[in-house]
Amino acid sequence: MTELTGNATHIAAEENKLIIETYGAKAEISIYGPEIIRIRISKRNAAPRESFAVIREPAALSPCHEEADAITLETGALTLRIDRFPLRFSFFNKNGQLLGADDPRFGTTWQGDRVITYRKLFPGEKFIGLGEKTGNLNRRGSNYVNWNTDAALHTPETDPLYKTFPFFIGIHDGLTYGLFFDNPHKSYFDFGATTDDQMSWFGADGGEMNYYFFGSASVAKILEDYTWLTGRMEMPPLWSLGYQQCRWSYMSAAEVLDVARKLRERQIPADVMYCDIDYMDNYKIFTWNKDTFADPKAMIDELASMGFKLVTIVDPGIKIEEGYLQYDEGIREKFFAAYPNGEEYVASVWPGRCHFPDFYREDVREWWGRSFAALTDPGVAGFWNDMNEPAAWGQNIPWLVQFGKFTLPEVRNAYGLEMSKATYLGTRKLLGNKRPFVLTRAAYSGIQRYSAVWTGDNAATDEHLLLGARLVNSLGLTGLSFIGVDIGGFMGDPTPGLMVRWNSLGPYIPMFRNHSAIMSKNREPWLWGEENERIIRKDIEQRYRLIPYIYACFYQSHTTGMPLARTLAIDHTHLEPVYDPRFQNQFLFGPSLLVAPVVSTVEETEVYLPPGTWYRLSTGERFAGDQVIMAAAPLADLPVFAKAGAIIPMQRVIQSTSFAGDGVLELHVWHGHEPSEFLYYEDDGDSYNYLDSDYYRRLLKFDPESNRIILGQAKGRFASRYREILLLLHGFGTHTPTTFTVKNDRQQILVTITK
Ligand code: MIG
Repeated sequence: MTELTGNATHIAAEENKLIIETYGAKAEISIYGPEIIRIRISKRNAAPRESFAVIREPAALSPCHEEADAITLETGALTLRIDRFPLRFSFFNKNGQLLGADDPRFGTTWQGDRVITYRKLFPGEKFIGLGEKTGNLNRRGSNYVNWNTDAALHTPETDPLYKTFPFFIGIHDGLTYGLFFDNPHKSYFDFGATTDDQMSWFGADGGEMNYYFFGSASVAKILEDYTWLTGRMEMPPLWSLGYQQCRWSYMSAAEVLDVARKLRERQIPADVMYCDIDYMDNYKIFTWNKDTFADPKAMIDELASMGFKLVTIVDPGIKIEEGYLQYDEGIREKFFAAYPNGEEYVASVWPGRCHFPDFYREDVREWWGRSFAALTDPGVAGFWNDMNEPAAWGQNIPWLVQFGKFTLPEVRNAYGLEMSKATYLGTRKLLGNKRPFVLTRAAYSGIQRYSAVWTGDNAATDEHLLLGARLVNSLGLTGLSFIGVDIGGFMGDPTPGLMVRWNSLGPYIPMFRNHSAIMSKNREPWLWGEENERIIRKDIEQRYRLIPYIYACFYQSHTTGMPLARTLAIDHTHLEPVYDPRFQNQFLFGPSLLVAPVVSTVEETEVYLPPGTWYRLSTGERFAGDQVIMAAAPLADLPVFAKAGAIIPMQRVIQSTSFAGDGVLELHVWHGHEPSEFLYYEDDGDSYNYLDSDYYRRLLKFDPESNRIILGQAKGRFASRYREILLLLHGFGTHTPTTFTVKNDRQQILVTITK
């Protein structure tokens, strides 16, 4: 039977909430900010649930205005109209324009424990978001399920994948709004796929109708508000922005060292080596194989002497084996997920029969965190969390297994988040003041506070290359910035062309990692022929040249939630070509570089240039925007464009971020007719001292009218690692690029460009 939310029979303000009672349900309205309103509707009198995602408390309730059949609530930026007969919600901006509303017929409903809200669908309304979802940028006409899954062998159509982000942005009539459905149960979103375009709907198998409505007028501000609510990333360790070389698996310390040495010999810049599951003794987490990795510290020291950091994998499954420390401790302390009768739950994964830590408990998270000493003692710097959907051979874990105060169906989608949280907090403690690098496959909203993510087991095809770009861009719409895809495709063997092409996208993927599956052919950059190795090296060098820019962009993610890889829908929300399947994979990398991913089988491509002026990065050629151009796209030159006015800090090639460069910061300025600016940011790259003003930050500006470049006074205590700033001017006149060198002191510097 379907129960509809009926009439509001009783309305009262209680502290900072507006409480509305209907027959059989109760709604609570609270205000988190002028543009953030929370609606919580539960059957009967359910106690509020703690959120895995939200880290803020509500503000004071806004003034309410009562009419005969409705109440309105004004936040200053939004008006919430609450119709009483029956209870329905409508959100307006301050110009009185309707942003979003319940479907007037149905609103919020229950069917048993299932809770669903039916919403008004506007003509031409577009939807973006939901994070790691296949399909088009514009999700109109599609529907999705959130149920974290070990989606090995997924295709560009598979749903669900590994992660859950029940947050989307609606776009219609030149307006924008966001909606975050904070409910970790299995959830559903339908953007007019099955409703004859009459309505959209979202809901879950259980729990509450519990959503936050964001009413800002731009996607960027909605992301800022959403990441205010759910948290933002810390600054990543600088080394993690370098090139990362992974493989399932490098089978011994000798092999790890051999690959690292070859990277140096061949002058292919790199910062990170990985150990996948085979470094362990029989896949026992927090152990090392005594034969093949006999002296982990010696290996890690030798890697360090070559400028490498090591990342090792950890899975949740703890092997059932007496005498194995984590097994014994976990049993003794009852740290594992269990059936209602207290028996530990058992399932098989790589180690064989395993128990699974109950990461929903703080004592379990602390124990897990402490266990990393086995890895941090010899010097491991990064921690790769895999299989945390959680995966078990056979996939769906019985519903009666208990995690914390919950059963599996209630919280499965948050397991990866809670594991990553335990990993991050634990390793952060063990590493003292050093930043741990944490990487996870499964996630829920809020994961950006603890971990980078990658998109799991993709395949070595051109379709997956394009899908990867869309997944990264879509994840960027849910508060994440540090995102990787397996370059080359995890499953199967790429052609040399695909390997080269995918690697050329690598500099513009926030986490640049080459990874491949056991049984596939090795992927290291020198295995593709001499000419291809040269191209791959050139592209990895480009990554290292861009690191000052990338680092400063991560500072923006840290302070505002703006992702590094940005779908064009962020800056150009209301332009139709942005959603055209031909152009939907394009994105801005930081504020200034437009990247057009291209498959490996073509040598030219159509590119949509948004309004403004653009310069091809490789040639300096200038293009008027607001048009589609045909761009040459040979394997050695992915189409990348700098925006007019761009100020892009770069450096000369170094082989590792831990090596001192030549002390010269290049500032590339691309001429434009509008004033432009870029916030330059630098810090020590590996401690938390930046939280206490130990950074070097200055606003860089270009003013075309006075033809001046202004380097604002430096703020913060940190001394820049660059002695000198070299200005490189592009598109300023005939002699391009023109160069100037200035000393990098902390004072404001004005450079007037004379022709
Ligand atoms: O069942 O650790 O997505 O990156 O190499 C496969 C082995 C387990 C899945 C991960 C992949 C990793 C692999 N893991």
